[in-house]
Amino acid sequence: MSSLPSVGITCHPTQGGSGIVATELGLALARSGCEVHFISSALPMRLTGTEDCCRRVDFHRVEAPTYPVFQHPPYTLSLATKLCEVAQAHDLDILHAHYAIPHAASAFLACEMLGDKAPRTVTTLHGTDITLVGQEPSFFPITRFVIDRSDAVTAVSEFLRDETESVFGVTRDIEVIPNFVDVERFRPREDAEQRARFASPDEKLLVHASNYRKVKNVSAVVEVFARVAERLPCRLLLMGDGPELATADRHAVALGVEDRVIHLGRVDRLEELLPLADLLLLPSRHESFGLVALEALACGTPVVATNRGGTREFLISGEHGFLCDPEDVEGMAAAALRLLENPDFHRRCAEAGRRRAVTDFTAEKVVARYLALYERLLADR
Ligand code: GMT
Repeated sequence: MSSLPSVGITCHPTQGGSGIVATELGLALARSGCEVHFISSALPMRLTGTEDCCRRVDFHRVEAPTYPVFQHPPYTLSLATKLCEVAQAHDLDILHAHYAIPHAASAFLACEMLGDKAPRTVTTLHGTDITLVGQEPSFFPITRFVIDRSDAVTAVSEFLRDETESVFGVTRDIEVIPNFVDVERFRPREDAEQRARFASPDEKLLVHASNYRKVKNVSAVVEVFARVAERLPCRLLLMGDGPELATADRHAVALGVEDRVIHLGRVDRLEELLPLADLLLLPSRHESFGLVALEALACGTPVVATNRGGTREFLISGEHGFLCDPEDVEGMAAAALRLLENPDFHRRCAEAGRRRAVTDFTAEKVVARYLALYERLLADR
């Protein structure tokens, strides 16, 4: 291909890994010279408009008008229309849908409307679009349909590819392209002044960051923390927001640790906080990848995470932290204490985690794989 492709990216703009990956990918593509158009209902979480590459980045807001006969505005159709308009106006080569529902369906509709002039479509499966939402009876057939009809499909882990194949009976090729981290922004840093906002020097700082859905198992975060707090002076920093945050709070009160828990709500610059922590807890019921765990490793913060799903594809238990059964609160607390009570072991895990991120999961390496995929699709046209 002679010139770099122009790419339209559609994603969920709210808190959640898929929108973050979509945004980081779009920005990295723009840095490498692609023209990138984000198409979504709101500005995606990590898109600030102040990026060095913003000259090559555009954002198109999807309006979903209400009308008295609609009980719910049909966002999927508004998105399809906007994708169609943007593809035409900017001569898009690629339409990249992140999270199958509803984005891949809207991309399919947009391409049907565009006919011969349609861009090639890529769908990236992120996790709950396959493991939870896509399995709802009212979404299952359309999820399978759009997986079959996308020009290319990627999954963020082998676990997720295998789940997609077994649950949906999909036989087409699904390329595994793992998530990635900007290792320049997410890096170890000492900032005693910032850390002092949350914990004193003799206290350990544990963190959890998520969108507080049931799958995140936040009650286990608090239970593990409470067990650690019986042995060590420590604080728990909860970052992000979502429906299960209240459950976490109730647990903290029941376990008598509420005065050790700090809430930050939505955090836009995670890279400034993760390096301050001694440990990240991510005990999800399953996690197709667990992007925040990779970001923590890049910051030199060891992780105790779930052993269900794809986190094991980048985090080696015993080397970068530990992977545990999410129901085994005792096991997770023991793993956390092993790290927090052994400074040498903690340092080795922190260094190995950073090395792991820098060696295999940089934006540079992984984004090159998406670009290669786009090039293959366009060469086939
Ligand atoms: O679980 C979330 O945080 C939201 C969800 C999403 O789609 O926004 O995250 C999924 O995609 C992330 C990015 O690829 C993955 O790192 C998460 O593991 C995945 N979540 C689950 O599988 C539960």
